[in-house]
Amino acid sequence: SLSENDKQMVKTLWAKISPAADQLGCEALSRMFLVFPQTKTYFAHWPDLSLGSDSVKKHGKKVMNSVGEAVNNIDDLFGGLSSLSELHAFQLRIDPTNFKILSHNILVVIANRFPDDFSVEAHLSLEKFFARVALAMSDKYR
Ligand code: ZNH
Repeated sequence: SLSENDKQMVKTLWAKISPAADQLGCEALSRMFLVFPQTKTYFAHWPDLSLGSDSVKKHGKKVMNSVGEAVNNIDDLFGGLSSLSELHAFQLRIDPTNFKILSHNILVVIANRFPDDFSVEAHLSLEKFFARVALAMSDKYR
């Protein structure tokens, strides 16, 4: 699980990048759709899944809002994400392997946009954080 140092790293990095969260979310989703096209099947009802479309922007913002919430709830990620986990398990029926895929894309985008802040230590803590987020998002699938 996350050490105090990991939590501090994540909070510090998030404070730095959160002003760009909407943009990061949009880019992460766009990359996910392009690099892992099987993820698009869940969004077939959107009018436009292309890079930077309105739907992608809107959804990227929502997703990053909940990542920000997760950072705020970093001491209780499972509690903080339980209703979202339930939504994805029972309403949206998202295969939980996809949580790792989206997390990976968010990580890539952060590394790309904030290379100076993406030290090895920050990478490690963020990797652990997103692994926990993916696990918490998968918690209600039973
Ligand atoms: Zn998800 C939705 C978050 C992942 C798919 N999402 C959603 C929302 C949110 C989220 C916040 C909104 C809700 C409401 O509205 O209420 N997600 C999230 C997060 C994550 C996720 C945080 C991780 C990290 N998802 C995901 C994935 C997928 C998804 C991976 C697939 C692939 N989601 C989804 C869908 C939806 C959502 C489909 C619906 C959309 C619309 O609306 O259309």
